[in-house]
Amino acid sequence: DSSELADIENYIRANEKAPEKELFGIAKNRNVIIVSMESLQSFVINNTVNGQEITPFLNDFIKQSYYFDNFYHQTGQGKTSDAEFLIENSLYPLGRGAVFFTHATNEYMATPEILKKHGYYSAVFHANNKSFWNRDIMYQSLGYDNYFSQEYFNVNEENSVGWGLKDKDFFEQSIPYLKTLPQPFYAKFITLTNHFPFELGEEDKMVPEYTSNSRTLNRYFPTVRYMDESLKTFIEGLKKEGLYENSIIILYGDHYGISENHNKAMAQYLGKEEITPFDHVQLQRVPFIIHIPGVTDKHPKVISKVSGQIDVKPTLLHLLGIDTKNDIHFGQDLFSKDKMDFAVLRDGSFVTKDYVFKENVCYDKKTGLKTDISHCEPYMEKAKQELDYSDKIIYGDLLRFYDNKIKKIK
Ligand code: GP9
Ligand code: MN
Repeated sequence: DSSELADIENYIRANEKAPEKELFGIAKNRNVIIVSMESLQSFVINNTVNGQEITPFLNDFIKQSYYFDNFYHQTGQGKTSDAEFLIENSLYPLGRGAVFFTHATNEYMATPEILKKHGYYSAVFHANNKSFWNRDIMYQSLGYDNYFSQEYFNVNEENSVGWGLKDKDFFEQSIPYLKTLPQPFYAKFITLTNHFPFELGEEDKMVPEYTSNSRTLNRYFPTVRYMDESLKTFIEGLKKEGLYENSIIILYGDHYGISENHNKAMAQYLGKEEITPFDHVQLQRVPFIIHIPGVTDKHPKVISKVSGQIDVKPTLLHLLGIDTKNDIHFGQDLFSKDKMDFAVLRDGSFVTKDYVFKENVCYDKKTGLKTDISHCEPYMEKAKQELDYSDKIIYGDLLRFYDNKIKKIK
């Protein structure tokens, strides 16, 4: 009931960090272009396969952006859709099932809905069947104005591979639609080509496959490279169409691509003897990039604060100059001086500045070795509390008791 929400709100207010003054509103009224990069993990960034760069475009783009290199995905079984849920609500997805399916008609206060109050138009672009992950229903609850799903795209045998339309064609066909949107807009793009089982035509392979006992890991590198190239084409397209300068561009990896079934091959690639539970948690890092033309190109930064997808909503809103004092969210503004080094994964593992906790074992981050549990204890309660509170909001549909307009609980 609503008294549960009062407890949760107290917790959230106590955790809130003041935004950094210099960045608050730095992207005010700009278009927001946000890209979900399928299965992209951080270990490929600034890395090579057979001596060739895997993500040359992103490596270069990062040098003109804010890049977060200790940013974790926090998704569960809902995969891409869980990442979308985290990014736009700053709530955790569920421990079982996909919240896009199980709680699609809940009351939410997602970024598209908030931005609408500030004059934004919002749309999603994704070349898959509109009901996949129940998106057609969920996007209404998140406040989207339009969903450019598969039926808006020209998909044929030549321009498809694996799950469907190839990323390059997807971006190329999206830009004419993007041009028609009322501005400022909030537009989300969801890529597809770098999806398990990482199929790609020979003509699109710009780096060779890796050689190991895992065909999955071997094939991952060429499809990552292909997605990287498609992002380059997209940014060039935005520039050509005059949609670049007045935008803020955000890129995030949605979740891991290489599961622990491929640990042996992964250890070989990383030059390690084995992938320990500690390494496994570290492999849950995904790239997070904020690019603000005229700002981040002048003063790029690599930010190593421990963070996660949960932190994106308050961060973005503050960059747009929108205050979040009355918003229910579990993340913290990544630019706030007091932002805690903290990320809870959906399985209850967590990461702090100095420690990693997984399955009741505490690891020292510098060495990766087991350390006394007492080092992790101060955070164990907080990690549980966050997931519990977030679950309570979703299972109880508690945001229907929260009236953002009158700033108090009904
Ligand atoms: C499907 C795409 C991939 O539309 O988002 O989904 P995933 O399997 O990664 O959740
Ligand atoms: Mn995905």
